[in-house]
Amino acid sequence: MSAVPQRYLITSALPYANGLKHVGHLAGAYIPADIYTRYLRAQKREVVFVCGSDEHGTAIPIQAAKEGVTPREIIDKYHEAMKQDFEDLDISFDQYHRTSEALHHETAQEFFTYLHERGELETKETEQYFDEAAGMFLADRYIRGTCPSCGSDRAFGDQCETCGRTLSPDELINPVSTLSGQQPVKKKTTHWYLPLGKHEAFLRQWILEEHQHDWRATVVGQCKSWIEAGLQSRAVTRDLDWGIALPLPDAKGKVLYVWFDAPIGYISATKQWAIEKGKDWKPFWYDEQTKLVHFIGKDNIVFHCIIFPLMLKLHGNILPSNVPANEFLNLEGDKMSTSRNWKLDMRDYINDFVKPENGGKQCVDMLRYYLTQIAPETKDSEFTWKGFQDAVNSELVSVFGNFINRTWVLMHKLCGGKVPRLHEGLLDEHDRQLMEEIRKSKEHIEGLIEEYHFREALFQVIDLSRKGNQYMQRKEPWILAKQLAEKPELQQLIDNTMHLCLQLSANLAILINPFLPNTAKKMLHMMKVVDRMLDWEHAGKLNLLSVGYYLRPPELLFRKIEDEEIRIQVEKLKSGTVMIEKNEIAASVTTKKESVMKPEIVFDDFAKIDLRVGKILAAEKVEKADKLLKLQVELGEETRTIVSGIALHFQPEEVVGKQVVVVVNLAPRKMRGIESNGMILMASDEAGKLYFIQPDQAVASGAVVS
Ligand code: B3M
Ligand code: ZN
Repeated sequence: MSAVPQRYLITSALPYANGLKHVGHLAGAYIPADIYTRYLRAQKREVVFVCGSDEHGTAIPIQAAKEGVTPREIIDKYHEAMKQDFEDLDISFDQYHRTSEALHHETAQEFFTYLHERGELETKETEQYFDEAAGMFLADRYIRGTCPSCGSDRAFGDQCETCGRTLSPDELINPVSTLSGQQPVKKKTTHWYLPLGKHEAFLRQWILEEHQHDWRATVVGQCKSWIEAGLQSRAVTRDLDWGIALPLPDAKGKVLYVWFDAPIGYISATKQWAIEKGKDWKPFWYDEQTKLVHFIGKDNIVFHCIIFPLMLKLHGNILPSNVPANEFLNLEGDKMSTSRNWKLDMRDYINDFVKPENGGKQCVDMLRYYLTQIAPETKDSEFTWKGFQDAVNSELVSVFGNFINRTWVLMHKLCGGKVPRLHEGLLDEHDRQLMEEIRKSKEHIEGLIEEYHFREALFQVIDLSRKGNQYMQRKEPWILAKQLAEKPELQQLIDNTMHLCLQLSANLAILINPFLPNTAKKMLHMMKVVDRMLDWEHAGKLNLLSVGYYLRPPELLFRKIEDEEIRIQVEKLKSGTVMIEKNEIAASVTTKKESVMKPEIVFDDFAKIDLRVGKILAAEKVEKADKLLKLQVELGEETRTIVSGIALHFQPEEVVGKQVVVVVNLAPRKMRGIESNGMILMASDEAGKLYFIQPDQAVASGAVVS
């Protein structure tokens, strides 16, 4: 191993404060960073672990509009919620900051000014879309139009979510502002750019040469394709009213681009930590003896490996030593997605599992275990509830937990509840083999952690406990115990076995600690030893527990996950999408059985329903849902997406141009990941055939039905 760095700064990607984060995020950027940091702390190295909420960018005002509140309310709400999630799952940040803090604004502005004053930024005047009705330039996400690739009319200015293509607003056909619904106009505007192309030689050298072997192949590969595609200058400013104001006199209405300010958040978080601890933050960002490591998901690679490092270099800071980016975690056979509601939020897991009656903190470690065991380190991987159950039941419970439990039970039964002595002269080949396994485990596992192979490192810890089980099985001290009456000298052999199993247990506590801190803590309690025993330097030793020392009775480390729990979770997940779809179909396709008259209502009940005449502009089938059609329905000024369960009755082309009656104030619902904003009224006959309800003559769409 190369020389140990003087200090470490560990960062996890700053999550956007626009919604709750799911276990894919947890597995990608937070658990691995936490494992690494806990390991470094156990090594007694100086380490600071920072993160915080990313509170700028268009994601925030867009979410605010969705929830009908102010951007400030959005960031306050989600900052607190995310912070709590991380705390509940024992992600041990030294500082969880937020980019809306004054300290961060100042830090980011200083950074910009520094680059600007040294002439490191270019300015360019370009034409950008402007919404005259709203009186503002439109961020990419505020522009919608037809995708030039697939023809979907719901593409955004930065991406078409139907076909996945990355777009620029100029490529959209018939662009429309989502703010006013009007066609935007082009207007001149000036922006500041980071000229990546100018620094190509440096980037090539630093990433593709210096780090081609010690960075993950997936990371180097992505950087390489970026560089090969030609490095363009990137705008670091935006015309937006939410963000960090540009610290220049003639730049009203301009803010720093969120991807310029967010990574600087790592610096402000370090500053905040230093203020609170009375330390100096500067060495962490200026001293070459600092090892800076960014933990992120693969979608953030270019920002952390190309753009931010270049910013750091131009600003005179140190560069990251490594950026161990993870691939994506899928869920039950499909990509995790917030918009399609196909995800497992950290909060949902916490609410369902991390409560006293369910095992409390045990469940934190069970999730940490599974997410590390399936960590998408080299390729995308998959979370399944069955996989979670198997990992917990057949590895944590049956292997690790079982070894510790047997050791404790037998030690109390056969050795009077205290650590028996070791009779060196009686050691056999199996004892020596186990001793050797314990000795070499430290170096092996620490090598893997230092290289960011957390999945393999954890596997090795479990494997060591598996070896403990095999050893005990071979020794069968309970059989020897039955012969003690005739051969009392056998007690010495029992003592040897139990002594070694106990020393192995103590080692396992140290080795599992970075991964499953709650488990390690419980083991400490059972061993009646102090926290210091978990210091990494003690791993590999065979004298951690003193002879004659009384130990507490065993406590179960993990509980089994029942089939029923898994069934409930799978159902819950599916009900987020599929069940909604079924309900919707049931609502619109009235069957004979349901045609019984409903109970009487008063006029006010009826008056709550807002009915309008709409016109279907477009219709398409919904993938993998044979009953659904996705409709674009014109309702006066606006056009809405409505998903309707009529696909078994009508072909898409048959319904285009039809006038329909729409319930327009029905709360939006997701069906197959598509948000449906309203419901079309249909009549059905006894055979279940469907008919549209229409005005008897064409009327302007949007007309009120009452
Ligand atoms: N908030 C994007 C993301 O959550 C962004 C990361 C910032 S890290 C400086 O994927
Ligand atoms: Zn498209």
